[in-house]
Amino acid sequence: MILALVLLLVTSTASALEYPAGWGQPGDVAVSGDFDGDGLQDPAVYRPSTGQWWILRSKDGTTCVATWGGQQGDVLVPGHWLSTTGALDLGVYRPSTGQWFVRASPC
Ligand SMILES: [Ca+2]
Repeated sequence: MILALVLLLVTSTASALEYPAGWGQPGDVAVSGDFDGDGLQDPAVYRPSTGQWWILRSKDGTTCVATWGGQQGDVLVPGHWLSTTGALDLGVYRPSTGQWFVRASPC
């Protein structure tokens, strides 16, 4: 799967979004969600080869990178595990051991 997202452009009326090519690389897994807690989805990818989450924050267009997970077979389960701010936390389920791992949103 090739995911191509790079830059979030919001019109002055916030009525349209555009995601030009360039965000993510082959092998990345899309994990979109509101990781910065501003109420808008953030384009995000998980890179299994490094265990890195690459999140493009909708609130300011900057990139947030966190290393979390990374074992083959891990299932991504971002959610409101720890934070009460509205930002999604990172989560990984490891089927081989039945373990859940969560981390507060790094963004
Ligand atoms: Ca957001």
